[in-house]
Amino acid sequence: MMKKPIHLLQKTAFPAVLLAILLPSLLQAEDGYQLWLRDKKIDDAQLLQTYSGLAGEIVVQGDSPTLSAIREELHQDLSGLLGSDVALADKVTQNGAVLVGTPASSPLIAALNLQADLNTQGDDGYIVRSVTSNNNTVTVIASKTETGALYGAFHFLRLLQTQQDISHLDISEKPKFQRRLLNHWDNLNGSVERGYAGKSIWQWDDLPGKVDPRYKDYARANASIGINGAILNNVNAKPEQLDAEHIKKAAAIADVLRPYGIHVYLSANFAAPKSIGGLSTADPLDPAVQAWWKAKADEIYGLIPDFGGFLVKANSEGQPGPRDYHRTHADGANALADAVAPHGGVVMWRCFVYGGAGDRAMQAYKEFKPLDGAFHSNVFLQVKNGPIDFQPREMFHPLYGALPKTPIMPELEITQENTGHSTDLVYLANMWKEFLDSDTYVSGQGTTVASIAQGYPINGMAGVANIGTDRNWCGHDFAQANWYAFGRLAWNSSLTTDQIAEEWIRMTWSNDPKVVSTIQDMMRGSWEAMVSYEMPIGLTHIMEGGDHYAPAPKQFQDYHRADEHGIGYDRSSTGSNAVSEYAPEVGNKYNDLATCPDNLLLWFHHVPWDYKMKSDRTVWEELCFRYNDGVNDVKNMQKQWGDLRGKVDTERFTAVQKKLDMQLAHAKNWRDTCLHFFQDFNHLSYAPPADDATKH
Ligand code: GCW
Repeated sequence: MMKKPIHLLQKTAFPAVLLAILLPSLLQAEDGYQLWLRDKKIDDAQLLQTYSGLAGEIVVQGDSPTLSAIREELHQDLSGLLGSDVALADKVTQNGAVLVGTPASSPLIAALNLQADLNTQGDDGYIVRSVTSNNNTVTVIASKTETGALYGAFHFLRLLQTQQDISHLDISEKPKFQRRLLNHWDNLNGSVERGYAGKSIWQWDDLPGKVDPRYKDYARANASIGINGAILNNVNAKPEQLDAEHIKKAAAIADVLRPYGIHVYLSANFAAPKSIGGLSTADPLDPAVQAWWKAKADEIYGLIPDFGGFLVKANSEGQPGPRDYHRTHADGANALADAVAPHGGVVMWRCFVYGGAGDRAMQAYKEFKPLDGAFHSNVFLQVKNGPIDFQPREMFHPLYGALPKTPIMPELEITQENTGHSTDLVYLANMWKEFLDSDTYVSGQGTTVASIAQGYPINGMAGVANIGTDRNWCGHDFAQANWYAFGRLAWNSSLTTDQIAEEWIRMTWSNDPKVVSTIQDMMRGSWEAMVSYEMPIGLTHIMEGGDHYAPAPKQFQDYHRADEHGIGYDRSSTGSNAVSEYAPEVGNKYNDLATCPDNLLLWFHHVPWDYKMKSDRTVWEELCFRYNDGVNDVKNMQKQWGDLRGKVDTERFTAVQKKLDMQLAHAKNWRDTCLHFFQDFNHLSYAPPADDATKH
């Protein structure tokens, strides 16, 4: 499916000699469509021989859509990687067979008596193990469920793609989060809110009759990293998404995703009972409204039996919600939750609320903390990583640790709304890891955000997707890494960002050590670089109001509060007192200038321009230093990438090179706009390096 069509070549009437010259380079051209699922023949002859001996036959017994998907995936990818057709068999006939399935689907696996081990791994977990069976060396990939076996098959493929030793495998894996979800902010008209990779991949007008083959490749890519749910539509939801016609369309997508273990969910417009249901109210305590939601849920489950549930943005940025009827968020969430509960569904209720009086960073805590315990057991609260809004660097949201009785599902933003759209190379895994590893101290040291989120009886993590119709799915070839890393962290938040990057690079670009180490180095520093050239030392929300790309410090005075005396938002006990929403260990640390880390200084404090930072520079010197440092980091990435010319395919090399040029212009614009703007207050000197100053 992900192969480039070769019929174009066959039809070309080039002279044979010209074709002979062109053919190798044409075949090598890559456009990023295959993502990290590239199945190019392994170029190391010795390794190829070893692998061929250890993966020379695929044995997937039984028949089901998921088993077929496993068979097809292994056959396509192993044949590609090994450069010859790998045999499919229904029993082990040779040394080096790969045996995949569950004890229920495969008598051969049942005979291995792995039940105890498989039970420990849970439904989605798996084992990949080298065993000897009837004198044959066999790699067994087994799980309690077929989806788990599919995950195991992808793990095995990853080992070959990243050129690992597969001769003595003993791998046991299980996910840390139960639900690993992509939130699509895709609209029915094909646009994508905050999307930078073309249009929505969901072709609503063509569905359900015509099913784009791309849905299957989407499912494969997600399954390969363990993602098991997709919320198909924007949280700014159109009520029509839930009408009979669109449920049929969603069901057609669900049919394609199901064999890959991916459940479909929908964002619901809270006023739907009124706007498409013909009721006079959407009051969640009105029996007719509750009956409407129940009937709607029954209708959906009739067509999508494994429907995951609803995601709701209520009373936020103009969306309707229970507060329109003087009801609480819990009243609203529970009405929908009761409708899906008989079917095993959940409701994910977002906590993204602002606009009241006072500090925006404190509002969600104030609204939701008092409701802890009031939500029914199948309700999640979906909480962004930080309390402002997906900014380059945020303090973790104070609701983490504040809701012991209500499952919180972290919401991350994979799409680069405030982090350089699809022009900037920014590896976001480092930001997410900093967030997941943040210590809330709510139950003593080591109560990390990840441990809180994973500790609820139902748990999950969601990421706002960065996927569109662009041939390479994400606009920027490196944005694929963020999709990949989100899935890998949702599966295992203990992985290091370096490990994830290395896997992704080897699969996406090359196993050449120079390529791996160079790209890894670029990715490693890329998030801090972007923080530096956009909003260093705790500055936040100073991006242009519409598309959130360019700097606009003038427009957002209230967020940075620069004046002739100094800069920063005072959230200390002498200011908004946002520090009081955290455990004392955390609140005190950020409250006290002596212990507040430099990287969030201006998030918590308004300090004089000559305030001495821990770096030993004044705040003004630090800002000048950081902004320039970020720009220099981009220049360095350009140089590093330049060194890879000829080591990665030309098509993607050139595409990334062009993006890096745009990123440099973007970084300089941020630096010069912000520093000049602040200079108008402090009248301190700043001279951008002559060679690269943008016009002011
Ligand atoms: O920051 C804002 C984005 C909106 C988005 C909103 C949200 C979907 O700019 O585009 O709306 O967050 O998360 O609901």
